Amino acid sequence: MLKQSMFAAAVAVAMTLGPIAAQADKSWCTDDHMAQMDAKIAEMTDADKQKSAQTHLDASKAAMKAGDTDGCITHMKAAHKDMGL
Ligand SMILES: [Cu+2]
Repeated sequence: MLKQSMFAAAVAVAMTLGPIAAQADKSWCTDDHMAQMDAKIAEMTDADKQKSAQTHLDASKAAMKAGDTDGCITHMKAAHKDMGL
């Protein structure tokens, strides 16, 4: 029974966290996330979307460095859209 309730709790947490693109928060504006995005963009096959995603990611990184979290999130959202996330 304990295992079942732990599983249910884990499922509830997974549902709360949701897919990466559903969150719009500061966790996007970290070096870790930027590295994930670099890897995602490298995997893209649509050259136009890849270029657009790269442009938004660069802008997002620049905003992050400038301490502009809102700008970082806005550009990240656009980059995610290009990635199909
Ligand atoms: Cu991202």
